[in-house]
Amino acid sequence: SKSKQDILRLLKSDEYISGQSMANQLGISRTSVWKSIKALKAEGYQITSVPNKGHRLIAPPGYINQTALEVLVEHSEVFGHIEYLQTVDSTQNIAFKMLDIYDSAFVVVSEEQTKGRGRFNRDWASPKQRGLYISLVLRPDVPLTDIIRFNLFISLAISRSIDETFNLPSGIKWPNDIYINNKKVCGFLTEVVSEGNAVNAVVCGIGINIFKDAALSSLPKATSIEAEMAEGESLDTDVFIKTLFKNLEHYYDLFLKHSFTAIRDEWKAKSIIFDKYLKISETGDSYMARALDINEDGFLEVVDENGRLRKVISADIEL
Ligand code: BTX
Repeated sequence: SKSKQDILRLLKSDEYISGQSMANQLGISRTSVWKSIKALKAEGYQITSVPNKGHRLIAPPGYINQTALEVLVEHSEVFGHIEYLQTVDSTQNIAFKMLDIYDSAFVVVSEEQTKGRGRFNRDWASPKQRGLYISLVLRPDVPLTDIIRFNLFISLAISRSIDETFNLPSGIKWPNDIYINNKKVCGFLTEVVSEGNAVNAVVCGIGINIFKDAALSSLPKATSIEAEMAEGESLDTDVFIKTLFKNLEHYYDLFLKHSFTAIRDEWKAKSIIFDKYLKISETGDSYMARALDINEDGFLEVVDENGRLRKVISADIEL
């Protein structure tokens, strides 16, 4: 709720703050202050309350916080609504069902997915409260062919957010993954509702592994942010989601206004597929190749073992 969000903001200052002072500042009753503090504690916020001094936030919850996400969306210039859920089959499915309810952009987040999906209907492991599972619903007025370009902007937004928050060297594995130290920490999937060549809605599902989990250990090429961080470093999910939203909105805005040229150098610098031999699988075809460049339209230019130049639109790539 609104007062819960305001109280969280006040509790984040370094000083103790009394219930009465919060009530006065926010123009609400002490009872509702107390109720909000209780609710925040239930969400996992560690708040100390000392008589005659007041309350203070000691630590954020061990998982992404609902209230913090709601605050972000409330201040967002892009998203108008957030649907925060405990468990769903797939946030993509929920987002599609909600397309008729909201005209504007919105997000669907769930703490767990029982049938999280990747590309080509592959599974996306989504253990409870271990990762961020989010679907962004956007309504850009662009032709269908621009979706390849959309993915390039989004990948940069995610990768930069990981670097900025955790100081980790993440890289983009074209077309749909983010890697750290040769392991997949994030995958995203862009699905579209279109009429002819016009995009009606983009539903971009992003899965980011944040905490270590047994479900990830069983996937040979998967990792999490926690697993890649130095021992003893603290992992602040509030800072991460804030940075992520800032970058998603920034790069989405760039996508609407500019061609790929605007970010091409930056994107190439973060890409991990150049100067390597890759196994490329396109529908019904699989070959070894070396990536040379990415062109203005977002097509990958590769040279295969027979020296033939090829353009790849979308494929599976093995490093
Ligand atoms: P993808 O098809 O590139 O990746 C799926 C493959 O990656 C799987 O076949 C498996 O080998 C591996 N994998 C599965 N789970 C994980 C994981 N948690 N971490 C690393 N590797 C994994 C990429 O598809 C797109 C994934 C999008 C997921 C988001 S979550 C929110 C939204 N809702 C939903 O159902 N999907 C999206």
